[in-house]
Amino acid sequence: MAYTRKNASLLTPTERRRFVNALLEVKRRGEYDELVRTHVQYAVPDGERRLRAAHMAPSFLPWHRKLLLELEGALRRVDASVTVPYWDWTRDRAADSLPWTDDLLGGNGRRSDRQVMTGPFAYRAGHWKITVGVTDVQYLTRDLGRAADPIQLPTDQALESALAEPVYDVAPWDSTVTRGFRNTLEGWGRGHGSASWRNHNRVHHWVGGVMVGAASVNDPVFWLHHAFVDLQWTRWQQRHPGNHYLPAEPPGPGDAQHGRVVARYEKLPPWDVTPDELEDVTSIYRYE
Ligand code: CU1
Ligand code: CU1
Repeated sequence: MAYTRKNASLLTPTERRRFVNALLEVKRRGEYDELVRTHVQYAVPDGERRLRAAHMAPSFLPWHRKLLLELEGALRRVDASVTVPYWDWTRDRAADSLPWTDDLLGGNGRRSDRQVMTGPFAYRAGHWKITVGVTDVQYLTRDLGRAADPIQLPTDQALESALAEPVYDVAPWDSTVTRGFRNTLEGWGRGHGSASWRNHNRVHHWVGGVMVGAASVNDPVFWLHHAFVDLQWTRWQQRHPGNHYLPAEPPGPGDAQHGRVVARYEKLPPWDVTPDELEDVTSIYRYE
């Protein structure tokens, strides 16, 4: 029977507690840091001439879908009632309400060093030490809304512009494409700085701290954010029936993207699964 992923703002106090406790246990077991390590390992920008499975590539969506399923599996081995909730950042836009409450993700970082001081993932609470990072900082950091140079979360119009794209992705399948659902949602735009960050990318920058960079998985909001991104893929499929993951075939030897993107029927490393097999997950979970 498929399980349900819920809107984080609709979780009961008991559901919040069980989700948090399961996360802390997965962290204690070392499984969480393995997922951080996988994400860091697959942070390959499109300036590099090797395979990009996770970002700046068509498989951005299936790759993160699979990573979420790995975390969710670990959580459900701890507590079978737990699923990953999603954070609808088009609606829950305040830095002092859900999901930033003391009984869920905790609050903003303090001004001096951006260290998160409240909630279950604060360093001083004793259960959330960052061991796999791109810096030596061991505490969770956030800068919600970027105090020094404020940015806004993506609007529902910005998200709508992604859902309205009829084609999944277009050549050259990287961060430069201006059409297609995948990059309009992933959010690599034109120009420099905050104007260029859209949708998914903009949310990482709005949260700030460890959410900016390859070790973003260290902030548990990563999962709530990516569950909402994953929900958009499901919505896009419903709106554009018959349109599938692209490219269907690997770019040929003469193509600059040869060997650098994952085609529909190719394995998505590090897993033994293809984007095609990850398109329909209705037998595993649904969104409520
Ligand atoms: Cu990622
Ligand atoms: Cu992300």
